[in-house]
Amino acid sequence: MMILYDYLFSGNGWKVRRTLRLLDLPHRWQELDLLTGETRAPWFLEKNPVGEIPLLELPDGTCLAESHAILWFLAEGTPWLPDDRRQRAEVLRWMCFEQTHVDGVISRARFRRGFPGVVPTTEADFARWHAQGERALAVLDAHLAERRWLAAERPTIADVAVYAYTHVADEGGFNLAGRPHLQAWFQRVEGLPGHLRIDERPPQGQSA
Ligand SMILES: N[C@@H](CCC(=O)N[C@@H](CS)C(=O)NCC(=O)O)C(=O)O
Repeated sequence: MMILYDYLFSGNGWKVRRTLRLLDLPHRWQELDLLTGETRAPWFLEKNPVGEIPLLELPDGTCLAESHAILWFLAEGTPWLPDDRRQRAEVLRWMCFEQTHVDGVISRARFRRGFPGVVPTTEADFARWHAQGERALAVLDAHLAERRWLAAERPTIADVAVYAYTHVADEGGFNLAGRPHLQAWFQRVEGLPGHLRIDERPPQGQSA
């Protein structure tokens, strides 16, 4: 059985939690405590030298890191990752967009606000993240004014990947109220089968 190493607060972890559930894939969910440095423990660094969750351990004992690599691996051959070359490139485009403009920007502001004092943060850091993050949210809002899903005519793993941190951007001090198309898309993503809130632990030993 697969094992997902995760941390509940993490949007990157949620992407994988959500995809496992979407695809109804049996797995064990193992939470590590980031705040006490469990991701830096030698046993975990042996599995992922980067020392980050999410990490998916496969039944053969090998491990796959990076949320988007994991989503790609899990969704291959399913409708959540189209076969069409052009559409696959669009899926990848929005997943790359997320890693550049959302994760590390919106996620960072959210973490520092949620856990003040854990990592020293200046007002200049927040100002930079807010400027970058608001631009990213505006791009998404404009893109979604024209279409229902980010990358194709139907939902894909790009929607899961980008939803993860954008739907909780307000927790990082970002303005979601003025983004009606983004908000409507949040609701569409939440309407997909088996929605799982970001603060909801998956049932243990679940198959979905
Ligand atoms: N690009 C990676 C980022 C993963 C990441 O930032 N993981 C954070 C939690 S969201 C982590 O494990 N940090 C542990 C640490 O830095 O000690 C992905 O998409 O999976």
